Amino acid sequence: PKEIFLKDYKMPDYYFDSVSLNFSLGEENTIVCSNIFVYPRVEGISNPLVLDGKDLKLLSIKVNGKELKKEDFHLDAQHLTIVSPPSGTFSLEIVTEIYPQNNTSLEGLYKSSGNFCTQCEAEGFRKITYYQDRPDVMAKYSCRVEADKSLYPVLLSNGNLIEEGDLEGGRHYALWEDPFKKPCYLFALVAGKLVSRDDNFITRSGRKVSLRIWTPAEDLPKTVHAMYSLKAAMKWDEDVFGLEYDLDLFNIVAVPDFNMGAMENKSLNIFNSKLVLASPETATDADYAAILGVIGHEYFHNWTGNRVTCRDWFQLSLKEGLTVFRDQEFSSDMGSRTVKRIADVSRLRNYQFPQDAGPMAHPVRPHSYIKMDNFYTVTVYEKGAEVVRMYKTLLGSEGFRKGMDLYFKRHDGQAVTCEDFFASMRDANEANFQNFLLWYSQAGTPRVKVTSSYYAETNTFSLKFSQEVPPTPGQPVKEPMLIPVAVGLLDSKGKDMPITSIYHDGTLESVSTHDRPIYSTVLQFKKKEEEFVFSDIPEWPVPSILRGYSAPIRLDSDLTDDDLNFLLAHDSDEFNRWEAGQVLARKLMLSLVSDFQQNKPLNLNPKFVQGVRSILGDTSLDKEFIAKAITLPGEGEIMDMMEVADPDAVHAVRSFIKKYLASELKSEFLRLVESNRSTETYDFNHHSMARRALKNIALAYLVSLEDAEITELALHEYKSATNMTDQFAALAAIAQNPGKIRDEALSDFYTKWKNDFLVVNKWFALQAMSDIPGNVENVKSLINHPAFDIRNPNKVYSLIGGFCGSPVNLHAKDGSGYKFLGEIVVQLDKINPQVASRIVSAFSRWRRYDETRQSLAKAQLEMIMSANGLSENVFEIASKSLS
Ligand code: B3K
Ligand code: ZN
Repeated sequence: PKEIFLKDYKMPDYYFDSVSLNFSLGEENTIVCSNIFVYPRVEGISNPLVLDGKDLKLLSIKVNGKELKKEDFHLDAQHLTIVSPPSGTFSLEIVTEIYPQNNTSLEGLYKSSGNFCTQCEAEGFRKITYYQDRPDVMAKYSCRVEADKSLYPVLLSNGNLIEEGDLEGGRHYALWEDPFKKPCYLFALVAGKLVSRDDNFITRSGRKVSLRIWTPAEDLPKTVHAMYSLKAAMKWDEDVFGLEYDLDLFNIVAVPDFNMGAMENKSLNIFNSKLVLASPETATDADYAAILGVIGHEYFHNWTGNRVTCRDWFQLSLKEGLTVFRDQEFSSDMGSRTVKRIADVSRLRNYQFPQDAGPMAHPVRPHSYIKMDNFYTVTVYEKGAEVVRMYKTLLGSEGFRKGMDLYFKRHDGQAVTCEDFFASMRDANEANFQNFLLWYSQAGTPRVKVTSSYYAETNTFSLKFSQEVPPTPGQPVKEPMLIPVAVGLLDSKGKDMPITSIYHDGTLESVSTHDRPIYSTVLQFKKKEEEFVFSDIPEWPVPSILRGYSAPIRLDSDLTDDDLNFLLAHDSDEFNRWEAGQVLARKLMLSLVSDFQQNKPLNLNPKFVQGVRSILGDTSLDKEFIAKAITLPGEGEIMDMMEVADPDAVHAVRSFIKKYLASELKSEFLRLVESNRSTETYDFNHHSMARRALKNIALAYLVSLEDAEITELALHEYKSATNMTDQFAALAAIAQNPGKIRDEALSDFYTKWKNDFLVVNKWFALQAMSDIPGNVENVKSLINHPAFDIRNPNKVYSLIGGFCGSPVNLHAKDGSGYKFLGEIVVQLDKINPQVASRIVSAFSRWRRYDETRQSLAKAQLEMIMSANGLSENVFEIASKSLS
């Protein structure tokens, strides 16, 4: 397999001005005619024109209306090369035959539940027709779709519907035209038996936009929340970024077979059904929140991704990091900002940090790839979003908005790079962003150390920082980067002190005055070591550092447990209140892990129990915040901090703490369950979600007591639940403890929901993630369950992906988890390489474990590497993991 490098980027020799496509969809095959108007980038050249193509049967090729002779073109498995095209502009007409009904990769044109649909990003368009499949070739598209009318009554593509009509033989057609230039990865086509929920939105300039959400008829009632989310997103983008929708029609289609979450095709977003369909009875609060976020995300791409797109795939974070940042802000504004920030930071810590510290570590803008699909990662998305957030932290809301405005003014209609975004932010604000671009090119999570000192004689307080970016594959040595550190100082009563001036780098900078006090400031830390000295500080403060998690780093401070408890109780920055609790919990868990490994008895520090007790009883706190604050750091997060990851010890310790807290705080937890039951009908609003979150985590704690009375309680919650959030949480609680009651509840749930595939997927995931010893056998038998289908990505992610989410079973010492996973990857790879590649990533951190586990995992990776016909997708992950 060939590795592609950013440094080798070259502009194309030819551009495409317009493309007209004609699809004749059939049961046996599909015929695609494409008519392209080509022009050279530089006049007079006649270099070969190389088109990408995969799994296509070429039927004919014409240049300026004349069929090309055999010697005028080359054909290989990946390309069609026109040896010497005419100089100047010319037309290119290509006819290909494809077989969507056999396409199990779900890339290009394929069938899902009898309907046709497409997925072109990143390089799927080449499985539809020969084309320059790269994002810097932008053209205007028209698309004519023709199909059997009774089987495929609805025919959709991008842009506006220009014409439709009936044809002979029970067929019909529709002609679509998209007035905006776009790269081919944004092309989409859907044909099938679908109905739509219709609504409309009036933009702030008065344009009336028709909104349609398409699903099979039986699912239509479940699209209310998706429509609400879409309208909220349209309004929010106008209010916050001044960005309006630009066409008269916006379509969303929900399909059950989809490799990822959703796709932002121009005016025809295609979604995994999981991220569209919801009803109170079948979807949880987490599903509702995910739908809001992803509908927003895909809609926001219309400007950040579609109107301004990427020059090449290395720039992916230009659109993804920015759009994730936008959807995070949208969700924050629609719910609780603190709770959303906590959820996003936890995700970063649990998934991105490990990636950044492992063999697949790559910068936000990767330097190379074998298969681009492998780089739709938490680093490009989530760390990329943190990079965008740092611009806002450095520039403030207004400065950030000015930068965004300039970005659109300069680049609307273009395919650009991360430097272009950076330059817009810098130029709009005349900012000095020294070292900031390193965030795009250096992989690895920076480790920042901070020590504090107080000088009573001078009333000054000093924070001394040092930074270290760890080595990552291909990048042994790193430079210091610009790290924005938001800081506040708490006095002995827990109140923020005014920050008046800071001495730094030989100058005294005034921050605020007496009549306009400022209580939080952003330090720009950009050298290996730097000191910031705060003046007019009358007493030794407790510093609140990295407020709101102002940079994606690991922070080690010299704060004592007393300081952390103080911050937990008083910090005006709610994120840092939560963080203080997490730092305490991480320390505690690590020290208990070491006790466990030395066979010492486990004892929980009474101060920790007291801390949890006071949070539970603090009525001034938001209930969802409480739920987050009493959630212990994940097992992955703790293993990530160990020299040699020990899944058994970490699991034992986490379970011990849960059980200990449950027994000490039993009456508090019981009271929380009782006082937070759902009273009214289901509503997706922060207040009621927060009640459910708190009640359900209390129940989860209680069942760890394995007490008959509590099991009764959980069964009661399960039976009396009036929505899926409560019902599923109760089932999960019951399923924590093996036995007859568990088996009966699981089977009752399946019987209830067997006709709803999205709910059945939850049922698969719940069992797959179970930490019951030897669970691999149960998962193996579920593979043969009639509701499982290895060709459906959602089912694979629920069952196999779910299993990877249970460290004790995945890393079982007898190697049973690894062996199961290895065999599945080889089987999956033949069906769907993108999905197989996501699953094989579970092996990537095998070096973090003890020698026995290492050799067992390594053997599976080697077995995978030796499989016949291995895809480039799996090859890249498996080989990088081994190297
Ligand atoms: N842009 C798509 C991701 C496409 C993934 C291709 N393997 C979804 C999104 O981020 O909005
Ligand atoms: Zn996206």
